[in-house]
Amino acid sequence: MAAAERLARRGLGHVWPNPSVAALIVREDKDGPVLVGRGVTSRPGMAHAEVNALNQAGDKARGAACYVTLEPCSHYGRTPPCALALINAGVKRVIVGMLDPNPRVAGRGVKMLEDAGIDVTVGVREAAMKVLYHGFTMRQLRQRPHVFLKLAASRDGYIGKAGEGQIRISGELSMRKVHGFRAAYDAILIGSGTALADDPQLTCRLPGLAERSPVRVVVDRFARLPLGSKLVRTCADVPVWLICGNAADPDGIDALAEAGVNVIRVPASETGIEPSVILSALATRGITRLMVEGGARIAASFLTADLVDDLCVVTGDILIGEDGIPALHGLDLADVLRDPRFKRVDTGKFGPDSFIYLRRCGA
Ligand code: AOF
Ligand code: ZN
Repeated sequence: MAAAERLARRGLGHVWPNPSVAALIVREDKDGPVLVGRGVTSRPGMAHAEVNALNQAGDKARGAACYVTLEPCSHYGRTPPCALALINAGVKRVIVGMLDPNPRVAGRGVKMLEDAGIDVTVGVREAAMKVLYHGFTMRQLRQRPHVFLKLAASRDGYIGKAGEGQIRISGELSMRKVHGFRAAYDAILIGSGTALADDPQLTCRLPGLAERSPVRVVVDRFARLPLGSKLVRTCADVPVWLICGNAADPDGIDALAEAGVNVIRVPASETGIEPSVILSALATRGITRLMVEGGARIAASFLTADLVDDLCVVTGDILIGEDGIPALHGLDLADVLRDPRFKRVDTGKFGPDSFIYLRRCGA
């Protein structure tokens, strides 16, 4: 199951709105267990993990065991039920990481297998599976994606200097880690302030992973993202979704839409667009895992709304000093790091930088 879990993890960010599942078909031979089939969830609308693994195993699946990270589905969706495929293939035993939170499945897959006389075990490495499927679960049950907030700050807690453009805060290794994080998310979000100040690309630029770039989301209440920005200029290659308020200028919206940006209009208040509104708009469109990359206002608004599940703070080995822009608008980063709502799951170094990775208790 640990091997299946690692395999499933690789598909994160790649198969939304579906969960990234892995299945291993294992036969007991006279010399011990033999792996005869492995499969992962294909792109949406295509085969699920179990079917891919069964296809690889062929006749060898008869009498074998199937280790699968998520409960096999029981419904006719875009593909027929995986539980049925396992039954028809003559699998003898099924070991399931965790139940599928999708109300259309939710235990029915297990029941279907058991009714067919298959020996089923549920809840193996369940704590890890809950983390793996947190985004899928949140979208199914709470109509919002999993939210990962990444902050990069200087040793004195700043993300930039007033009036100066992008300042390089983190080192090379941190940058690579961040690009690696991006590859495992369905979408990546920034505010218009950051889009205007930094003109970022927000793609995953690790060798061999370019096609793993997430959807790029800009929260831009007045739809003022420049047509000449890198985001707009590259939106045919990697999608850009722009979330604006209902008071945004219709001409601006039209021009952006014409350039290929997916413009999403949502209700906005005097102070901005509520994080909960943003999340529900994204979940409606299939996003299960969202990475938030700033700036200071967006980051603080998600924390204040208690809508951050994972938080990674990378501290670069520089001091910014006078005129520094605090990493969080109106919140103290040190307080957030001590917030009892979060537990520390990892800490260490990315080269000269240090990082702290926190997870919301219970998430
Ligand atoms: C599985 N194995 O690999 C995955 C499952 O629209 P469909 O037909 O592709 O169905 C999507 C639903 O199937 C999804 O919401 C989730 O409940 C389940 N995903 N199930 O047996 C898989 N990805
Ligand atoms: Zn299925």
